[in-house]
Amino acid sequence: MPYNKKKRFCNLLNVKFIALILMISLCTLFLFIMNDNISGGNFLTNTPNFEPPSINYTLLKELEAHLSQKNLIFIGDVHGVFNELSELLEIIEYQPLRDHLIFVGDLVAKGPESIKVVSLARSLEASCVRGNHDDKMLRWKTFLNSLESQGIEFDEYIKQNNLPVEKTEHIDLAK
Ligand SMILES: [Mn+2]
Repeated sequence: MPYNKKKRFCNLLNVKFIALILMISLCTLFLFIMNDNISGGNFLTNTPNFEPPSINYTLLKELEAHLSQKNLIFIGDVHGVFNELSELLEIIEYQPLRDHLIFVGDLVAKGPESIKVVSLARSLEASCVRGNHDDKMLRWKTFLNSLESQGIEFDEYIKQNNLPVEKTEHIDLAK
């Protein structure tokens, strides 16, 4: 059988062509995923996830004058890590009469014991700055409260309005 040069060339071209198409597809998919992750969208539907509306920022409280006589201790990003926070307070020999704690964002989320951290901050009468995770949880809390006041079930509301809700821990914390 004669060696078919032309056919072999065609096959080789096909293989290269398929490889090229595959590479372009992979690159497109990669860019698609990257773009989705950056914009926080839903990968499968390419629609942005539903988030409750922003709350206007309000200055709730100024640092009272007598507090500025105390040692001001700034702690950031506790993220629900209760045990380590307790250890830290021991290490710095925190004394309520002498020291005042100011948490500078993200008391909650990521860590295992967000609720306990918030309770501790409250019991110590600490000051807090609202972090992005705190904000997200508070926005959900405000949203859930408003649904509750209208007698609407959250899961039902999501289903009826077909909202692309990413189930995050912020919702559970808000609940
Ligand atoms: Mn943080």
